[in-house]
Amino acid sequence: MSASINNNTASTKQIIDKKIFCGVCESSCGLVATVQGDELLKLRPDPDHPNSNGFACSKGLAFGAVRDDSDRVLQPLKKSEDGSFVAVSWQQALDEIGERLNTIIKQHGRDSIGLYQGNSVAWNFGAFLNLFGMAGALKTKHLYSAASIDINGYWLVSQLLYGSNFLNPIPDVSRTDFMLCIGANPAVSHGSMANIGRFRDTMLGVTQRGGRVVVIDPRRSETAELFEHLPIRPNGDVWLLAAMLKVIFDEGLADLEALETQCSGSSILSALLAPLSLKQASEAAGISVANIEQLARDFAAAPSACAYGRCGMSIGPFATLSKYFLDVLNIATGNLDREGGWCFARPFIDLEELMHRLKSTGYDRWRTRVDGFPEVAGTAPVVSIPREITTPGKGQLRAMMVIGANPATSSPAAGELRDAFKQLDLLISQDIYITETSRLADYILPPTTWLEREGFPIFTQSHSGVPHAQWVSATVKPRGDVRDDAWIMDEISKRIGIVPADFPGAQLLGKLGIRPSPSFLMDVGLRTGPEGDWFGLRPSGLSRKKLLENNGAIKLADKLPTGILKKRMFTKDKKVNLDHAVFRTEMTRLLASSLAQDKNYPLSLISQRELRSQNTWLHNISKLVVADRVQRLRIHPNDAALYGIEEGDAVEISSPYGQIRVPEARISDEMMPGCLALPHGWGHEGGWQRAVAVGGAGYNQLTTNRADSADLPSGNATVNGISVRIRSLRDKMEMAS
Ligand SMILES: Nc1nc2c(c(=O)[nH]1)N[C@H]1C(S)=C(S)[C@@H](COP(=O)(O)OP(=O)(O)OC[C@H]3O[C@@H](n4cnc5c(=O)[nH]c(N)nc54)[C@H](O)[C@@H]3O)O[C@H]1N2
Ligand SMILES: Nc1nc2c(c(=O)[nH]1)N[C@H]1C(S)=C(S)[C@@H](COP(=O)(O)OP(=O)(O)OC[C@H]3O[C@@H](n4cnc5c(=O)[nH]c(N)nc54)[C@H](O)[C@@H]3O)O[C@H]1N2
Ligand code: SF4
Ligand SMILES: [Mo]
Repeated sequence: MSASINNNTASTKQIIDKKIFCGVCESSCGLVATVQGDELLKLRPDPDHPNSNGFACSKGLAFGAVRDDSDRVLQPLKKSEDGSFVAVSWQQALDEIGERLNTIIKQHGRDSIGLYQGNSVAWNFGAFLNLFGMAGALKTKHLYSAASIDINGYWLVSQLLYGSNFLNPIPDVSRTDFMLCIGANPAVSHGSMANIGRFRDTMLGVTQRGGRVVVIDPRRSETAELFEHLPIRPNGDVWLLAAMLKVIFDEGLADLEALETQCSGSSILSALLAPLSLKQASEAAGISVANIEQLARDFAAAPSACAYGRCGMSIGPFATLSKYFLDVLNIATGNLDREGGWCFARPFIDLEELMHRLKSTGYDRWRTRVDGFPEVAGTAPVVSIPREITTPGKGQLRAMMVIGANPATSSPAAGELRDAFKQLDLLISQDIYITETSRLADYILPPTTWLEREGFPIFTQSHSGVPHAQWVSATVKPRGDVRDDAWIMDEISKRIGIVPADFPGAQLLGKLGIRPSPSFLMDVGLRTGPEGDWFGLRPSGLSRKKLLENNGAIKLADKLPTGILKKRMFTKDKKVNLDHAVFRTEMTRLLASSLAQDKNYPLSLISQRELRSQNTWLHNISKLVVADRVQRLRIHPNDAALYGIEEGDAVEISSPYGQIRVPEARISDEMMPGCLALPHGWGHEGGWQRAVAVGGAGYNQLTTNRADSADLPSGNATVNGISVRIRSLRDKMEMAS
């Protein structure tokens, strides 16, 4: 390896600078780890990383403190009769789990076993492959993913339009003339479904070049503050996007040639848009007709433009239709697959192709047992879990393995989910902490962190603004007696007689004692893919070994490729397929939906992300939870006056489904009147002591998992735009109770 090495004195261990990438969020920023023996001395941004280009945030840089956290679980834990956890050996934990799973399988079948994939699995290729592999081998329909509180609408739209759940175009921010940013806050989140290095700076580059960025958000977010901001009513995006398209078609601004050459089924658009009234859309979005018209004209007239949207438009009741219209806006203005537009990335391992070959992608190939939701990418939605646990019958959910997730806090109707988890015959959690979820488990199996395992950015490499390749070995040795997530799943699989893999012949190979490892499988995928070395036939190509030996990421191109649409499409006609019944049904549902706000719950609550959290975790790290940090509810001055809230008040928030107490109100005109914002992922319990001490309340005690509240085609939960009411707890000392 070509790591730069400082030879200290002969008696001390060498200090090595190892170039790695951060495994906390989708940015996958390049880092330089200074390591001496087994000690991590420092993490700093990698100035030479092709994509992140010297950027890293406080979470990534502080990650050494997660590895060294004294609250980290370092040995397998087993729940004892009195509810406390006792440390057990891996052998004991795995054997007992195997035995209990075998008993459940014998009595109720393999389809009574469930798996839950959390956010952290997305940066853990071994866990990702083994988890989907286990579900495939078990032939269980109980595969749940945090993606169904986040992004299911994206997977669905990509499957129908482009032929693969995982083929998602990204905004070509570094070359665009006009970026429409809808319900995303990259200045804080650093981006999602778009791995744009230095996202905030790259957006600033658009205006510095003389272009425009317009941010659509009910809150003047950290991103909106930097650009033009158009406030929107929560869940108004679908109306805004549909109305913009109507203006574009009505005024003859659509790029009909692009629609003709790139798409099939475009006649659906006139059918969808004809019954839409701009006036109704304007009311629903809270944006004037004149502003909608101007925005549509400006977007269509820009030499290049990209409309990019994320959580603000994907965790509401019309998430699928919103995402459909977002893509159609890009397509109908001729911006798909062109410079500065909506582009397909260049992954170094063509996961989309591999998944397609393995038939792992799809939509509505089966329906869920209780609620009848269509599957999305082979998964069932999280909203249904409590009903799947409590509804008797064949396929009733009896045991669950939760991997890298904290659904007892992150999922809708979190309280109900906790109660349902308690009714399982067996709950296993793979987590680095005793969290609100893992504390409910019968066994907690502690995994390595990303600093302690081999890795490549399996998920984000498909969305990188600057195509590059990176594969790193473990930076430091695992602490305590922790094991790789993938190893844990494989060991459990062995004990129930399966190979955690879903490719043809995998189970047969298992019978012969052959269990190909995730790194072997991915290396084969890399070497036989477009960037591969074809086992020596193309010496300039890549392999795992070559990447592991390279200290740092390898740039594959300066910019995103364009003009590759036909090559990328997985649809039969190699065109974007626009016409699907589901979009017609959704449009009818939208037009019939009520815009009226419930008088008892007159305010609308949205979620907020914070720089120093990653969903429900990282609240145990002192560097990240600095002295005065508490969970704060944002409220507009008019609403504060109306509801008697003063700056710093503790506030009670009630929804039809629950009630929470938030420690502090912050009054700010950053909020749209009538709308409140609250960071989600707070209100901890369990063994992460600092996280518990920091207080706060669980946003998802206010949300519902009712099937009819979800985005119906995708089953994605609605956790944004929640109807609530509030009251001040000032002088009542009620927070103390
Ligand atoms: N620091 C930090 N970074 C993170 C995370 C984190 O917790 N903390 N989480 C990671 C994860 S898992 C994800 S998925 C990404 C998410 O990445 P983003 O989607 O960029 O992040 P959010 O902060 O959820 O941004 C959503 C924005 O939508 C706005 N919004 C809310 N409701 C509506 C609405 O109805 N319409 C519109 N137009 N806007 C609305 C919110 O005010 C907010 O500014 O972030 C990732 N990065
Ligand atoms: N109200 C509301 N709810 C939301 C959202 C919202 O905006 N508002 N956002 C939604 C979104 S976008 C998402 S992605 C989901 C996230 O939902 P989850 O995935 O359930 O939440 P996280 O907090 O990301 O949980 C990650 C867990 O993995 C553990 N962990 C960290 N590293 C590792 C590892 O290497 N291996 C293992 N096994 N465990 C590890 C952490 O300790 C933590 O407990 O939440 C969703 N829920
Ligand atoms: S932005 Fe995300 S990937 Fe980059 S350093 Fe921060 S947490 Fe890590
Ligand atoms: Mo997410």
